[in-house]
Amino acid sequence: MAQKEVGIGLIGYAFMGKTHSNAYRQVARFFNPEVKPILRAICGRNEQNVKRAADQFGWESYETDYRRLLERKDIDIIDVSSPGNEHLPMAIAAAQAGKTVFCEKPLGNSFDEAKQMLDAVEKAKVVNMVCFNYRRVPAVALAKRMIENGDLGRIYHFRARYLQDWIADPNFPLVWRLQKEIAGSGTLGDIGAHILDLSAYLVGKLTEVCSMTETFVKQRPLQATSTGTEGLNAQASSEMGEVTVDDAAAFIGRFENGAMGVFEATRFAPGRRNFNTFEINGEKGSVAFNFERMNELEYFNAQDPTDRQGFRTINVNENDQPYSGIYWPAGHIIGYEHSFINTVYDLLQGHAQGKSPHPDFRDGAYNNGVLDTVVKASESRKWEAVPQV
Ligand code: SOE
Repeated sequence: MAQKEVGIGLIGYAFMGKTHSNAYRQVARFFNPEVKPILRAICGRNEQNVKRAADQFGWESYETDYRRLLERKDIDIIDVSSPGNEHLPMAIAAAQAGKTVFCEKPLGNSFDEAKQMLDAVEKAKVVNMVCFNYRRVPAVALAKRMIENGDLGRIYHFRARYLQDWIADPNFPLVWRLQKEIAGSGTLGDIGAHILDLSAYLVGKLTEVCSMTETFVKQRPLQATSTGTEGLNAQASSEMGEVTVDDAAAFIGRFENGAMGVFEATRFAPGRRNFNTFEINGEKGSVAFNFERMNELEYFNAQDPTDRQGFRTINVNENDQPYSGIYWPAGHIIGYEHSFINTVYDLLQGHAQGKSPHPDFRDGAYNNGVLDTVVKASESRKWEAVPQV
């Protein structure tokens, strides 16, 4: 039977537009999804830039108004990969148009926005998912399997540091990720959201947090015009502007199951390019992950004979490991882009089966609820309770 085709409409053509386009193009070449994604249209306001992206990334067409995507009968899935301040209107309109909605992280720029988006998809009864891609790095999925199997026993600690350095230069321009009215927050919502989602995936939900945030560089040169191809680079103009978001955040939290959580996120750690790391300690052992060595999982088994205990490095590309055996033989490692291909595979399966894959918009709303609570605690300098979702 011919594979059913599903049309994709992607909003956004910059860094995430590039990673998502690649994932839609590649997914059916490695997985066998129940539905075949067709790259119908990519959307962006700047016609010159979005036309170039359509040509370069392999889209059948392009649009400069996202509402056109919602009207098109040949589009079934809307992918919201725009800056954070546009997630709310776009995701709600897509849900109301009856489309499956796939939204980049964080879901909203606030808990209130995220709750509105959750209400919209539940009311419209559409499949929904948030692109926290690191859950689908094979080494992370293996850690999840081990914890679920009880291999670590009772979990005592989740400890995560997500360190970058792309704005440590004070002359780096004031890009949209540094503007509260667009991004909602800075490091906290951009990469703090990732380690928070990993903690929810691997350990569980937080009940309360205590925190601090800091903005080290208060003024930066405004960004010169953007082509959308800069990724995390940008050209500076001669005019200065106010930085209105956090440069770094640190918080601690108590999990529902009694485990302790310690989180740090910064873009001011020279030498750490995308140092997304966690360590989990349990009664039977520990696991540790570092995205910059994404094919490996460090494992300590406290039940090993005492004369040979120690952290061992597991190469996570054996055929019986999560998402492994899909791409290449054992030992032939994979990259950042494969976490998006794995994510898009689960999105397509969810769309085909009418079941929202995790993390769904409820998971995304929980994430936004904690992010808002971290900001609240940094201002009150007190422990603050995380809202229930
Ligand atoms: C910038 O911090 C960024 O591109 C994030 O926005 C992504 O979510 C992360 O995966 C890589 O770094």
